[in-house]
Amino acid sequence: MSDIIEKIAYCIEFGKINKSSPYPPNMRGEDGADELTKQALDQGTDPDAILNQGMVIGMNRVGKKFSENKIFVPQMLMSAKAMSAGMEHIKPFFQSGSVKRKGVFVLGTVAGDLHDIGKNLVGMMIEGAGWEVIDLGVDVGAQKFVDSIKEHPGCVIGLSALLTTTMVNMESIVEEIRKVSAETKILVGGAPVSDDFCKKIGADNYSSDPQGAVDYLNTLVA
Ligand code: B1M
Repeated sequence: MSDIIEKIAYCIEFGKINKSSPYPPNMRGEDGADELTKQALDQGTDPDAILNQGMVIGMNRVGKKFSENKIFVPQMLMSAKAMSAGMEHIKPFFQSGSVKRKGVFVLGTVAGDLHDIGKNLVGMMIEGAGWEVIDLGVDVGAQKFVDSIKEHPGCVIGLSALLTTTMVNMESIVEEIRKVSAETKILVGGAPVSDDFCKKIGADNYSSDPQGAVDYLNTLVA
């Protein structure tokens, strides 16, 4: 891993957002995820490597430390902010300038769940693959998804969940969607979700990562 990519991973791990952020105190005045991501891109570093070998690795370390009670929610939040700051710079690389869209993809993190980093990545990649993405945000209940199907007939729905306690809400959302539109395609994903769970709740496809989501959507318009 290159030096700058490791530094980005470190900034995500320790929640160093940008140069002016006072947290963590031992990194005061140093560049954060914001500046380093921009520098890495300016140096020609592959955005995919910045994301997957830097940011995601940093975030995995955060998750591990949280599981081991070595850090707590405020630290996890700072890491999320650092990751979002870096992601702003890589976003344009995953978005296409193509005007003609393949279809509409309506995406949201399910009710009760506030995790949005993975969802945002999925949205970014799908947009980059030529779809119009409507992001309903986090903590989204069934009604909002149902309303958007009425507003965008033929759209594909994407549900994200990061908590074992909220992935169950996917089931009720799928049920409500099926009541108004049996034919709407529903894609599910997120760390605790699995292919078996997808089948059990009657969704159409499970993807463990953004590329799988793009591949699935492309099969719908092939
Ligand atoms: Co939370 N959190 N969190 N958290 N958090 C996890 C998920 C956890 C695994 C940490 C741990 O214990 N090790 C754990 C869940 C345990 C469980 O349920 N099994 C956990 C917990 C417990 C909690 C709280 C309950 C903590 C508390 O308050 N006591 C709380 C819940 C709040 C709520 O949602 N109601 C909470 C809060 C938070 C923060 C707000 C502080 C922050 C989120 C900030 C934000 O998102 N804006 C946060 C974070 C940062 C994490 C970890 C560390 C990182 C999540 C992340 O962004 N990963 C996470 C541990 C971990 O994952 N290592 C953890 C990076 C991201 C790129 O990956 O989101 O998995 P991911 O997305 C991937 C794939 O899953 C997939 O593609 C993405 C890109 O590869 N994918 C899809 C995702 N959605 C998809 C949809 C698709 C297809 C693929 O199709 C539609």
